[in-house]
Amino acid sequence: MEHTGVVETGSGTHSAVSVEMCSEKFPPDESGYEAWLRYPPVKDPERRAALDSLRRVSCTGDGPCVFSALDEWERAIRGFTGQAVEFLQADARGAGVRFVVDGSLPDEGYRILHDGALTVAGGSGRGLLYGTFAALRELALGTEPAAMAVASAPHIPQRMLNHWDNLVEDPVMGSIERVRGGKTIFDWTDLTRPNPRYRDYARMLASLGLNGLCINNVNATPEILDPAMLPGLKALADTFRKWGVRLCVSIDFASPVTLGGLPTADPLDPRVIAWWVETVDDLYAAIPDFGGFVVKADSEGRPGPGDYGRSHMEGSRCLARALAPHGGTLFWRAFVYGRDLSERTPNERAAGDRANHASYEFMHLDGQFDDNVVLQVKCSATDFQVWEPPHALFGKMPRTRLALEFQLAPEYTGQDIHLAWPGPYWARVLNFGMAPGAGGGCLADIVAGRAGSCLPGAVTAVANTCNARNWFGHLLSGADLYAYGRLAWNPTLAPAEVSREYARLLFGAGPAETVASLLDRSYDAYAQYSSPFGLGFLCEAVHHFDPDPWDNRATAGITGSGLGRDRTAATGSGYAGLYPSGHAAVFADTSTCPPECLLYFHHLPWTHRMHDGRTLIQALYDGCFEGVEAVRGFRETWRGLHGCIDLERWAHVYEKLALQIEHAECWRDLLCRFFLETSGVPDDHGRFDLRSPSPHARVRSGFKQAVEDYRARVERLRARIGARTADGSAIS
Ligand code: GCW
Repeated sequence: MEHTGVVETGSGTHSAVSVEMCSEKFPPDESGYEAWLRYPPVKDPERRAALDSLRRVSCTGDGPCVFSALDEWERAIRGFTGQAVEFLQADARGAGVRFVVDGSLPDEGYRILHDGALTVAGGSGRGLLYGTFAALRELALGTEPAAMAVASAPHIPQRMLNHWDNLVEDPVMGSIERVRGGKTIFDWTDLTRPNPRYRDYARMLASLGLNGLCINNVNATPEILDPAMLPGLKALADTFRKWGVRLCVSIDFASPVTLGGLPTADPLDPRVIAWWVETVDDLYAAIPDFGGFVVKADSEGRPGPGDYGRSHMEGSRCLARALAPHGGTLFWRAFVYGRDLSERTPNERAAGDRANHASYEFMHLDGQFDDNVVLQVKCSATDFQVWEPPHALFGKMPRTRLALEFQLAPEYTGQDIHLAWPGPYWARVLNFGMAPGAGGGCLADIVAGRAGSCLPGAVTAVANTCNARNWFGHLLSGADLYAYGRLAWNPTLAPAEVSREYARLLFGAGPAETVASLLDRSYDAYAQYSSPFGLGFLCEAVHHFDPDPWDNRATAGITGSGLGRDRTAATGSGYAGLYPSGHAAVFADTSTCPPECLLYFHHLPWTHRMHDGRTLIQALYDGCFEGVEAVRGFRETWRGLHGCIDLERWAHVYEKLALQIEHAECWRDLLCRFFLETSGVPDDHGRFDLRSPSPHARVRSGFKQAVEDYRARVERLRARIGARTADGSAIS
């Protein structure tokens, strides 16, 4: 039987692979639904025998997480061996594996040890659950049961995930803001309707040690707090609780008006305070372990305390005090910009730079927030750009609980088309030394409350989850969630180790190294053709997917004489000066500033000499071409995996990579044309000029149409790939 994976492009069919479907040759098809929890049959007889010994199970302890741990063990052992698990009495002899809750261990920590039998011990039900997943991961990675000896506990206490799912599909942003690979997994018309996806999602989160989930968009609609939603929220909380995950929701600050019918949402008004208390009490009556609220206020047109002349602290206090008696947390987002800050900033240049805004809005409030408020700060100051340096605010609020917010939703990283695995970037951010005062400490330590006097906060990420069969739209975007969870648990893990783990769990030992090396290089390749040297914001303004450098001259600081933003203290906006002195000096000097954020901190002439002697403009041109070549290489590498990976998942990724090449070319051609047009400096290698437009590089007047055509084509292909993943039928 012949299967042809054909990728359609604007100029016809440009890459077709003919694949022989042959059951001997190909592993059985997989949809990706199991993600890294596949538990495939073990064929090697010796390993099989070792695993067979893990079928006899005893357990001390009970509670929902313990039962889930046993459930998962049963599922996995059945997958590995094809045999059922036998549950013995707690004190029975002959158990191959003993599950134990041991209060002497850290609450969420675990210890796994083999001393004739395997012991998986957890400090609590949750700890045992995490230990169980860790043991299963080791087994799936090929560790011998007898060689297992590991103890671990999470570095950061609260490890969250934030969905930006809309209760009602938004005409522009869709079902999930910034996720285009599919729609929300939540059935908002009736959350009580049972759906195995909820349980399987909870399993995925628990397998990574994530313990909190906020299910709706921070651009929240008041309906989330409508009493009619309570049974559904309760049902979800019940499902997720079994896997150690506490439920949170994002709320609309104006809810007392929009939902409660009050004339005001002023946080100091007694009626408003009473409304929040009552609403929160009702929520906790239904869900006693409810996690809390996430709030985006006074940001991008959202209502907030500023509407009533109140500060962020005053706004947060009203909500925090309603949550506090129940043990709830208020995650107050610091993503604010756009207000006139000239009174607070040292000069006009500082006020005019969005990178400064959150810092000047919040620094002076340090130490004033209630104990259950966690200030949720994006990992970077302007907005999740590809290689943006870590947010300076993390070093400025030692007396405030802080949460570090990453973005898994690939808003600025190619959405469900491009492979751009951010593991290396996130690891750099987490390990960036920034704690104020003696002793130092990195960002991960600051939010963990392990640096100096810093208080324990959280780490969170905007989710990339959707209802595609493979959960993410692009199968390999699963590596983003995987990396986030693993690094949130242990920020010192090497990203290359994480990618290898993921690749092996997904595809087995054979292709793992190849897949991992591709993941490792993908983020830098994407940056080269879309966000060179930290330039950022070169995309169109609505979906942030296609290139539109023309619209972003001001944001990216692009002029006829040069490009980039001067953020130094001496001559620019001063953002670089908000970092602790060591970093400030490194960033301020073009000779020491890391190349990936050179244009984030400096406005440089097009002909600036780079370390390697090239001019900046030539390095930009070369980078765009190299980035595209790298993606071509990825596809060739993937082609080489043909036959080693089941056809379904292999073809899916192959098709995505083909699409990525085309879109990367689009980025390259448009950026190079734009740079040439603006700088007037030609490419040393004469690869393009203004007279010979490539199929993608149109002059400005034709640009919008070129992007429209391109997008229409991408949408058609997205739909086809999506449909194929959903129903398993082949593309012909
Ligand atoms: O990056 C911007 C996004 C918005 C998002 C906002 C935020 C949810 O473009 O879509 O809104 O950030 O983080 O609040």
